[in-house]
Amino acid sequence: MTIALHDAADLLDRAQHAAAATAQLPEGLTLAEAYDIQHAVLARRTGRGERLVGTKLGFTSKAKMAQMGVSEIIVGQLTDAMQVPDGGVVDLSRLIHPRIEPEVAFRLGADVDVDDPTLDLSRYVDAVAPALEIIDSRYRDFRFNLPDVVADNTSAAAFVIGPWSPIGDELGGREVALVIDGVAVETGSTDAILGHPLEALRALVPIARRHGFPLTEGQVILAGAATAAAAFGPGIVEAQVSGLGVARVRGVHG
Ligand code: OOG
Ligand code: MG
Repeated sequence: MTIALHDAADLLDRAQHAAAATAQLPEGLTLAEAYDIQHAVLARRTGRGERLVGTKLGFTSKAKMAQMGVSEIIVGQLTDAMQVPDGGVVDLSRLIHPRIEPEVAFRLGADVDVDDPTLDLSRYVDAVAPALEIIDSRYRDFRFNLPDVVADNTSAAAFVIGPWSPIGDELGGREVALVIDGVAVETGSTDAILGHPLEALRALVPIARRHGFPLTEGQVILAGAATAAAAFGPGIVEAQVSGLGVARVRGVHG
């Protein structure tokens, strides 16, 4: 490793805490090393009392890949401290340069054995919801390469889950809009997520297996944004997913 694992984890953990951007990690980290750093960052958070409540995918849509210049699916983890209630408030002064994006969230109804070679993760999902993710890269100018963003827990900062619906209905081809103060700033379709949001679940399994992500009952899985992200400033932001409803958050300067 070109940087000691605990030094990289400290750097990223401190940047998040201080809401101060840091430099990218040294070149040459492998993907496996980057996931090890991510797990070390999460261990610092859980060591301070946070609880793991979910998993998130990144770069499952072409819009996101094109916006960020990274074209491989990545996985990060969500903690209870990152969750904002639907309709709740985010204090922007605790973040570096936050962006917001519309997502589809799944909920796991049972513990999953990720090593089961016949695993069909969609069978474990008991509910689906519209969601918002707030991302806040800890790197200066939101610039990173694949190992950087993986080590930085895939830019995860906060998330909001709208009303849950039972899984079962067709989830493909639904309109998605990111609406800021009443204006649709990004629009797309759930089909932008790997052709169908359930494909995100299929993509998650080998990554969870290879890089050690537990998938347990009650966990939330964010499928990855269907559109590009927008800057998150003061105001009211909604993710509207046709047939699923709305997730809403307000940004304020605390
Ligand atoms: C990385 C996170 C990507 C998504 O939904 O594609 C992501 C980033 O864009 O900073 O969460
Ligand atoms: Mg996202």
